[in-house]
Amino acid sequence: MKKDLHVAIAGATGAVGIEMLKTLEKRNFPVGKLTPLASKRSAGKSLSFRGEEVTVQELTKDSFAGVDIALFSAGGGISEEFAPAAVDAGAVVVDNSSAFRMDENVPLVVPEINAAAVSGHQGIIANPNCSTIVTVMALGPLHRAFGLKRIFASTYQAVSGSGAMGIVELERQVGEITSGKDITCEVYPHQIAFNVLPHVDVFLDNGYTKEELKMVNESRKIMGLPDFQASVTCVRVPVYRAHSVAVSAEFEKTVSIEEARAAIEQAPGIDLNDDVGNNGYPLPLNLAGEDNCQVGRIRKDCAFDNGLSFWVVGDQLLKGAALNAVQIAEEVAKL
Ligand code: 25A
Ligand code: L14
Repeated sequence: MKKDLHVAIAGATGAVGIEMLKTLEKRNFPVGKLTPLASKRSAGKSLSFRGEEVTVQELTKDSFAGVDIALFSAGGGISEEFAPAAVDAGAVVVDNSSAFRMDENVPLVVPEINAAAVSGHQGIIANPNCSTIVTVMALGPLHRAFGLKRIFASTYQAVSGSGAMGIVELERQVGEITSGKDITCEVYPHQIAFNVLPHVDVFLDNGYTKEELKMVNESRKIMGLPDFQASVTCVRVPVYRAHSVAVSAEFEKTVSIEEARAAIEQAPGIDLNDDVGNNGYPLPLNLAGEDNCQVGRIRKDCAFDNGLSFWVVGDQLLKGAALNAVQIAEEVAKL
């Protein structure tokens, strides 16, 4: 592993950026210098890193002189505008936005599944969509055991998936409701407090949303399965943190519950929590702040011949974003 790297974080003040700082610290990433970057609105704020205060600077195209690794999580438009400048300055970009994920020159990486893809990078490595990461953390080991064909799934996505402003919206609406005021909606088109919205990201011509298509296209690329099929409904739920996914998956080979459980138990980054006799299954409340994802409710699917149904949960700010990005940076530091 290389030492004393200069790491920049574009979007350091956001829900994901803050977790990136904490994750670099927690995993003892070899940071020699840290440069937090955000919009003009946040320039001058201070953030704490390893017990020291670091000052947020405004992100510009000149922000990357001497930077070795730049972690981006400030939205796709910002990545498109500034990631090329970071690459030109000699940095390797790990980008959490959707901007470059399907670009054939950009590896799309979940280190537990396809770490080797990192070595083919040409300056930018993409961090997959959060629901996709959580889902492939369970599908990857099951695919190795049984050969994956297709899935039907529904997601239950936390409001922090929309960044810091999603959390603000849920808290404000709960306050408005309990104090008898009119509800205001700024982030979502409808009330999210005490409600669920079958709508994450924008609608496309085929009736699916962009988020639902990311689950198909990104899973294919990460697992190297061009024929993989997925029909997914992505749903926003009034949970602060951690995305859950209900999956029915069809496989090539005959499945067994014992082998499925063993495959999950042996896989890194994912734990089995499947003890229905004691009401034991993964819950987003318990997974908030945890690095590992959890799988439960594993059962033989009664509608597929070789099928398994299960429930998988993961903290989308950590494994779904900041942790996965730092794990990719660790792979870069090994090159
Ligand atoms: O386009 P994508 O890929 O879909 O991603 C869109 C957004 O989704 C979040 C993340 O938002 C991302 O920007 N996201 C992505 N993946 C996620 C995941 N897995 C995910 N969220 C959860 N899970 P975010 O809120 O976490 O971070 C946004 C960061 O981007 C910085 N930023 C914005 N514009 C910028 C910019 N940086 C540089 N240049 C620009 N032009 C942003 O910094 C933040 O760090 P900031 O300084 O703009 O915001 C700091 C704080 O200010 C508050 N705030 C935000 N918007 C407003 C606001 N206050 C008032 N008015 C606003 N309009 C927030 O509290 C914010 O934290
Ligand atoms: O593509 O809103 O990475 O829960 C991450 C957060 C998409 C939306 C991405 C959410 C975004 C997702």
